Amino acid sequence: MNHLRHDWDAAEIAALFQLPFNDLLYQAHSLHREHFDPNQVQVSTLLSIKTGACPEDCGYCSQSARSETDIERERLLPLDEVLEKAQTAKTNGASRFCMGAAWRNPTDKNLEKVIDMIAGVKALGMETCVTLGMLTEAQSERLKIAGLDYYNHNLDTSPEHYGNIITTRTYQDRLDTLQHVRDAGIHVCSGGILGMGEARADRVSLLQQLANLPQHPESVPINMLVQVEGTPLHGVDKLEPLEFVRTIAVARILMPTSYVRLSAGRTEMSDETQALCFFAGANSIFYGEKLLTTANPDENHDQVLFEKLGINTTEQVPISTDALVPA
Ligand code: SAM
Ligand code: DTB
Ligand code: SF4
Repeated sequence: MNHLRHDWDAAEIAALFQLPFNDLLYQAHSLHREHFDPNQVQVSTLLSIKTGACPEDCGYCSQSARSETDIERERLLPLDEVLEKAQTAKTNGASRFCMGAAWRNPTDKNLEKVIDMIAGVKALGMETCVTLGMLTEAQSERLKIAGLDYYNHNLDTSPEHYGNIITTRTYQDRLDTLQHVRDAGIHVCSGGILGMGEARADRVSLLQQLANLPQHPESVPINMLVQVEGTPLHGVDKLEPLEFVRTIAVARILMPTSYVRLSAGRTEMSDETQALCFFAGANSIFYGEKLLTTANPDENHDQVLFEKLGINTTEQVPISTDALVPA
């Protein structure tokens, strides 16, 4: 759409961050209403299809072989197990099933196995998303032909802070993968993680990178770091929740037609913080009690929260009324 901007400079974005909180949220929420139903949230469920022993050194990640975590290394899950999990996610109300693998990049042989999973999940009537690390042009085209709907590949942080977090692949490698996915015609899911010891200038710079891509990602996951014991980032200073909300609001203003996903980190967030995130423009979540290796709020808690806020999901989540807490 031609009213979308791709030429944001850092000073303009920093000025948004500096607005009084109410002015920022009013602006973000108004824009949100222009483009979306404000009471509708899209729901995705995650599954780790290959866990642990990753050769990359991402400082936040429980699955890096260099982290001293007690994650059990697993082989690629068998197809029937994946489809069983997808069916459960569908029954519980998820409209999209996202499969993640702890790889630097997929081998062509493994890619074919993942393609069987994509076909199986699509046959259940769900949207598909995978996150497998770096992709070549040819692999992206292969995934497009297989019918993949979304590819998740995060920029994670600003180019300036990046080297403090990951050394085994470059920022440009990430931009290249995003370009391959975009060129192949697959929807792009790309965002980052907050609370990794970055400054506000880094949050500005991350959002600038995402908004100034030739096309905005259709889906922008904003994760709050889940601090995992044994990873280099365990113990880093936590980000103030209101600064997290501000970042969601600025993402909504810069990318008004993208789905902004309130992603990892919800277990440590109050209902009130999450409600503010939805007001600020977040309109997607991960639903289900596990992310990839760490916990997510249990489904019952989310159903109660949605009921309290009057939020509907794009595929109706069955609400068990007896679980409701009186207002
Ligand atoms: N190995 C692939 C890759 O890194 O591209 C795909 C899986 S990786 C786990 C997907 C994304 O999850 C990472 O890019 C990161 O943004 C997010 N992530 C991983 N660990 C996290 C944590 N502890 N807290 C928040 N987000 C995390
Ligand atoms: C994204 O941005 N967040 C998800 C998904 N994309 C793949 C992953 C969150 C992982 C949180 C840590 C874990 O469970 O290991
Ligand atoms: Fe590997 Fe992905 Fe974890 Fe980095 S984020 S260590 S690439 S699984």
